[in-house]
Amino acid sequence: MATKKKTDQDLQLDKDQLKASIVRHLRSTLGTSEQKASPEAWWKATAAAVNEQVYERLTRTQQTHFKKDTRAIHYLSAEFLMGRLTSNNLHNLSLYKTCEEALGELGLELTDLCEQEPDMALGNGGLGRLAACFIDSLATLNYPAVGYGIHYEHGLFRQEIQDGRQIERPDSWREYGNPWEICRPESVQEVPLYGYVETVFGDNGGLKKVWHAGRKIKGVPWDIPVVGFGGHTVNILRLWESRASEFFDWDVFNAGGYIDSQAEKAQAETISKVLYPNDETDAGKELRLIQQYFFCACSIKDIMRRYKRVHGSDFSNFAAQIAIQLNDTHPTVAIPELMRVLVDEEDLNWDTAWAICYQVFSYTNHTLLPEALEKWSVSLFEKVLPRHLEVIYEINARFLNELVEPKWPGNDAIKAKLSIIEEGAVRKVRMGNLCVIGSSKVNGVAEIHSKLVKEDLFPEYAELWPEKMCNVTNGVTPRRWLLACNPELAGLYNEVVGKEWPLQLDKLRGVVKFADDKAFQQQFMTIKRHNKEKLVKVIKDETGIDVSAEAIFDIQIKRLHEYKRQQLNLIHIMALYRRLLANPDYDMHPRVFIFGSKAAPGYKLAKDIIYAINKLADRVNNDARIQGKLKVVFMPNYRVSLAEKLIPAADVSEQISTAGYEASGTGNMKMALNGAITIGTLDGANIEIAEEAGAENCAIFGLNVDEVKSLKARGYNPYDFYYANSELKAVLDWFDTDYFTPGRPGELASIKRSLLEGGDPYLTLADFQSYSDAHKLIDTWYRDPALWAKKAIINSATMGKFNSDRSIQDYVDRIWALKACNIG
Ligand code: GPU
Repeated sequence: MATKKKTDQDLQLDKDQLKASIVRHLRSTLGTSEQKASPEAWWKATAAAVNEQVYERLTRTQQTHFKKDTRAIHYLSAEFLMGRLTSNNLHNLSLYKTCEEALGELGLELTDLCEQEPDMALGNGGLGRLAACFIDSLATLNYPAVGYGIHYEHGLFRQEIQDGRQIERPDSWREYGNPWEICRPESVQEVPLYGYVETVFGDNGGLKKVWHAGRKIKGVPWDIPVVGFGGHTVNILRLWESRASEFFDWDVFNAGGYIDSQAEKAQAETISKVLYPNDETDAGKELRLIQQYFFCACSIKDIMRRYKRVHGSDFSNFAAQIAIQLNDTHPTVAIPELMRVLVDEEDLNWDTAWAICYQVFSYTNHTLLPEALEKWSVSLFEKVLPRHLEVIYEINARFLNELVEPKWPGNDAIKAKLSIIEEGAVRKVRMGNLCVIGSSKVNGVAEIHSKLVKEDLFPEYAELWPEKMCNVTNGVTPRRWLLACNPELAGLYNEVVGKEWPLQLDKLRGVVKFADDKAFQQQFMTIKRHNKEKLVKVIKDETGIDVSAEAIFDIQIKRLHEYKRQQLNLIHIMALYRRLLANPDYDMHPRVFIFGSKAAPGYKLAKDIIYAINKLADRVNNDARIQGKLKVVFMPNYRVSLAEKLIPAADVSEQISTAGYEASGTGNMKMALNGAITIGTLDGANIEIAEEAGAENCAIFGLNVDEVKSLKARGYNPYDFYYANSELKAVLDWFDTDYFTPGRPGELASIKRSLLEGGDPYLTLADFQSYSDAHKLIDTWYRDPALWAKKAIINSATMGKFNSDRSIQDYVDRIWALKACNIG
């Protein structure tokens, strides 16, 4: 019997229904009672109640996509930094208020329950968080999409600070179960590894390659429903967990090798055990290559299975139905994997397979840093993926002979540069080159970055394929990064410009006309003040440090990297401290400098910088002479849920990378959207932020991209700046003393060394004076409350461009050519 389709309206719960559902789940799903339940049980019961709504919509979405046989985007990413999902899902289902009231009647506070949820930290930083914002926007805009990634048992390490130093502890986000994920045993895949390749005669008499795998690994999919804002589309994020496959261990087991079979099992499960914590550096480790292949192979098989269910072995529609986006080079091996499947398993000829493959893939580049451009040694590739190496050689040979040779006849230098294989003592596979050759589009993530990708990183490829290179400026979801994290400001905006802004962030432009309005300024700054007061408590709880909400909250939150220049912030704070010690009446508004940052465990200098920040904080925060004018706070364990508390409280947003090195940045967008003023270089998306807000509303400083290039070309000598600036010299010399590490002189000397003997590769000293001047400007602006309020309001109101919905629409228009699909 046909059941009548439920509309969104039919699905909507009222407060009493939701309350009843939560209590029912508390008893029947969690097995406890209202009297005994822990906050954690209440949180899980709430999630279970919400899931009833989610699953209904998920099923409707999947049925609709299947029936309409829509083209879909498959977003392959080694990282998805989802954070918490409870409040996000409630907001996107328009259930947040209802849930707050329902729990209120049960004597519970929704915000407290949300704090029970561990962050899902399956990513390192910006790249992983971007993937999370993008899948939110895809669902919100009703685009058929699947996110594919790895179900890491341990996400990014938990950071503890002991005596000022970073200690890494394992993250166990799902130790006690995660209510948002669903295991899908019916979609398990098996992935081959190692072994050798045999050439045999195929059915048609031609030669055929057969890969005899040395091992097989089982991939178990876990689905996280991704609820679009408005709750119409619920897509999935499918994360693969590795398990031992029955394939190999039975023989061993039967021979009495139970212990060996357990070792093989442990090895198989190691693949998805832990996220590599190196952000923007290439670890080059075998396990990492296996992780990449594992999730790509599972995903390609999953895509194939779904395609063949409808189209059988007719691949003529494949490229029309399937788009695959490679989030940086981490999933590059999906390209030779698709070729292998089409040629070896589906018996397509090479040219037909290549025509499909090339159309299906697109590649997003997220960095120009050479140490982040992945290269795998040929010998490792040959051992782990012998057939893929052959496929790569074939792709390369055809590319060099059919495209490079005709364009640059006899030019071996260009061939060597464009080849997928890097020759030398250790031959290497260059994943970036493979991506460009195997993709129909290549994009950078901000205007300036895309220009540099085209002109500096891949100029010859751009000459070969001028149409291939494009830009899609990054964005952030305004649902998480304004509506959910800053409810008071969201409420004010609802009153002033209406409630459409979470979907159409440009509507905030309507606020600009109130930027000079005294009453509005007061409302805006009162909200900022409330957010700062909330943060004051968090800081006290987490660090024991007392700070005043009267002060300017100046925030730098991002991974620790020399190119992001936390060291520039550090030496400037030291300079301020010196000025205050020299002159207790030094004229400045009280300032709190707040840092949040994890360093890669093997990145010694980055860890030393964290140590230096903490030692400086100890000294400054306890120095009565400076009358509380300066405070330094290092917030341990920076993560998405902490960002949601810091960003709404920011007065000043530190975006101080060396120009040309930060591909885009996305924290810059989030802070400006919440009314912070950017102190920043002309780098990445800062340029576009300043364009939108007006340069006069940002404190721009430092060398621009061209000036950085020409200073480097002239020969940069940091000593020139050291000797020319007595304050800078005094600050750097301070690192050699025991002023911040009593009794242990020289503990901070590595920082000075990197900036002088080390050559200061990121031009920290060159930008110091200009940075210091920009901070003086910030100080004078802040002391004029009306001026500050105006600038802060304009910043927030003009960030509409940085909605990740706009980014996704750009991907659709420039790359993916998808059609939105209405559900129900
Ligand atoms: N990014 Br590559 C990462 O977070 N991790 C990486 O491994 C690489 C890039 C960042 C960029 O540094 C940042 O500028 C950008 O906004 C972000 O990716 C998203 O595109």
